[in-house]
Amino acid sequence: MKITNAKVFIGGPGKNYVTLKIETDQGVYGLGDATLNNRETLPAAYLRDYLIPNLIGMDPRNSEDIWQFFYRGAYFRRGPIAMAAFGAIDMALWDIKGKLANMPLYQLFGGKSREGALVYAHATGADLEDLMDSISYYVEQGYKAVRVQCGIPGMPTASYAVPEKKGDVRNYITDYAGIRPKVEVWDSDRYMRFMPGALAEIRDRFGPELKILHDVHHRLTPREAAVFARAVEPADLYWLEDPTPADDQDALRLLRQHSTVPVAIGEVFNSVWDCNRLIEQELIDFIRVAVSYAGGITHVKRIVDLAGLHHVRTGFHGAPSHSPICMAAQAHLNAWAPNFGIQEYLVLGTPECDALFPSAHRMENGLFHVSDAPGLGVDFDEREAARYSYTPGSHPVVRLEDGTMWNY
Ligand code: GCO
Ligand code: MG
Repeated sequence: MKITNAKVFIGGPGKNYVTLKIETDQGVYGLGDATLNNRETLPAAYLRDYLIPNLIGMDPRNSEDIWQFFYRGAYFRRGPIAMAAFGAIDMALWDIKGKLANMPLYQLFGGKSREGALVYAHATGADLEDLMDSISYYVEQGYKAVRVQCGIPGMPTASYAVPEKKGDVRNYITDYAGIRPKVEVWDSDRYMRFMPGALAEIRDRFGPELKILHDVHHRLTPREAAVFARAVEPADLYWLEDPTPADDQDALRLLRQHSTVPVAIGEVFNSVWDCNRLIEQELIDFIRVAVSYAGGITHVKRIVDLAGLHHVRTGFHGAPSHSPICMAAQAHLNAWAPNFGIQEYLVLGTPECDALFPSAHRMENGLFHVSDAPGLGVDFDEREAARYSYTPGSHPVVRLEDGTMWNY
């Protein structure tokens, strides 16, 4: 069996999804997602210029050897661009394998460990009242877990994942059109004074059952993160995400020494070598990698297994940065993983997205039910894809009030 052709598409409804389609001499094809949010053309170029010319003629069933060929063969290891490109190839090869076996991928991993995987939605508000309404909306939809982000009184600009205008909670922005990023102005002191009380009020309002998550989005120093983690304990969070940038990983020990709040980190990681210290030293409770950014199913499964040895559960990244192809790969891992925790989920539901990526995966009452179709269980409509093209976008950048650059 041989790979005969592979194509890359960029575009989608409101997003520059990078979709890889690998075709074979037996008519079976596989799909992969190489979207690297706001840097989409780079993994696409890596695929087109270097990887696809090597893929042609390979046996698609040898997904492990193909992964090793590209990873070791690149010489320059890791990195988000390369790992996103390898990840797309790997997903597509697993998709082909599942179709050949006539089985959904979770069966090839070891079968289902659960019916329906817990997901969390994003609630947000320009202020606390606005946020309470947004949480109520998701609770009424049946969600059992909600991430909460809130506008901070006196903050010079709206910050991460918070709407600029009250009532605009389904339109909050994390990315901007155009190459030049918008600037957000941040003040950690105001945030640290306000947010712990707001989280405690949310817990009071919604009672003990709701799983409440909060994303600090890398904004605090390690010492501030330790103080903040201790201060949010009364809210009994399901997790506190990215309290401090995980570049200096030993610094997370300070937070651990001062708080038992569950910590979730890893959405910017792209290999097991970014995760292993945090996992082995049990400095985190949830690992946030995405199948697309971290080298595909083959590599992420290794991370999941390592995490399982250290009581670390999965909480795969699921921002709209990933196409339904990556989300399907994660859904199969979520159905199988003995150490599954929760899945961030925001993609399904728009008619345009469903038309571009038809699938029988479904969300019901805050649980994600993986489809039993062979392979990934998601398709890609090339005619629909022709409606979309690439539009450059960027993440905001963050400065402190005196102009100092800070972490988005
Ligand atoms: C999350 C993330 C995202 C990121 C975005 C960057 O927890 O969902 O923090 O919102 O900001 O994916 O590309
Ligand atoms: Mg995050």
